[in-house]
Amino acid sequence: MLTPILRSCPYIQRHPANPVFISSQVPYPSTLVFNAGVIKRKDEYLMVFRNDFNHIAGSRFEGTNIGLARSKDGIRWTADPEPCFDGNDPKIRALFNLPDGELGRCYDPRLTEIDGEIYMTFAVDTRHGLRGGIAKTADFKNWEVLCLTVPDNRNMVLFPEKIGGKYVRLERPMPVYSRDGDRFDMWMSDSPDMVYWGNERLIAGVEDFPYANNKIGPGAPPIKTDQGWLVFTHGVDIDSSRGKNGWENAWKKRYSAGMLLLDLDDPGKVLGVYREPLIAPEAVYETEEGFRTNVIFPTGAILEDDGTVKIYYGASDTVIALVTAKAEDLIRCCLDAAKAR
Ligand code: M1P
Repeated sequence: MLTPILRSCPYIQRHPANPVFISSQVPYPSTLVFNAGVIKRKDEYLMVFRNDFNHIAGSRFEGTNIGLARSKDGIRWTADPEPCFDGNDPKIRALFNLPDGELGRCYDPRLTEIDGEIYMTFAVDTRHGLRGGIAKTADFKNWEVLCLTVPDNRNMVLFPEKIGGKYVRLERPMPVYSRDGDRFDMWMSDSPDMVYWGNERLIAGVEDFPYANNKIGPGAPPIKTDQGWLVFTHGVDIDSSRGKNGWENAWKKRYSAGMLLLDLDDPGKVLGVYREPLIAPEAVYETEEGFRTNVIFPTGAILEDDGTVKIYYGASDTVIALVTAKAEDLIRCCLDAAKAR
């Protein structure tokens, strides 16, 4: 049975400047900006964001690319003059080494810095299915594509350091053949070199998140705390009684942010799953306005020196918003939930 109304965790605070990034801040064609990866390097915050443009209500988008924005405080952002990664750009297209006509759009980027190197994970539409990509860059101009998964997989996030000598990622494969409809869970795999991936393990299933009945997947790259890896997720429930929400004729899904805590040395070990939503759609820019209402899609998290976590999320697939919380409160929520079971 679904909970009709979901509430956010009492420890999060929506930022008063929300939404912190909107399409009018983008100096090239832009209609919707959402699902942004964020890192902090020295004193600069860097954000790669999904940019959908030239939308005509009721029809398809004409294009999607990935933009770059910078900020000194993580709140006020300035976009670079051009997109930084565009699957339609022949220079980017050539990096994939795919047959003509195979590569579609690239979108939903996440960012992780590992040993001083910047990695972007992203979704790739191809003629033969949806694939997860990993690219590396030093300057957001020159890129190297390191890995492209088999279909269907997306929402990959990288841990910010090697664990046990391996790179580690969380991901959300989308099996349809052997499951009851689209019911997608969160998995983990590792790699010696960021190219070859294996040791796949199931980390959490939809059934572990009582407010979800459809998908659970990685949101932001994990943040390291002294008590474990804090992972922010998306959790989706479908309610067929929902009708038109947003610009589409029918949109019956609701995306909430969730969280869980993984063991520092063995991130395949779950220490606690918070059983309530971390961020549920409540604010007007989450429930009333935009392309697809009731979508909270966390994709970036920064742990500040004072223990505050900034969590960035796409709201209604239309704007980028920010909540803050104290890491210690979030960790306690995860551990208390584990004790209560
Ligand atoms: O519209 C909600 C989301 O739908 C897709 O997400 P998923 O990976 O759960 O299927 C993506 O298009 C995502 O960008 C979007 O926010």
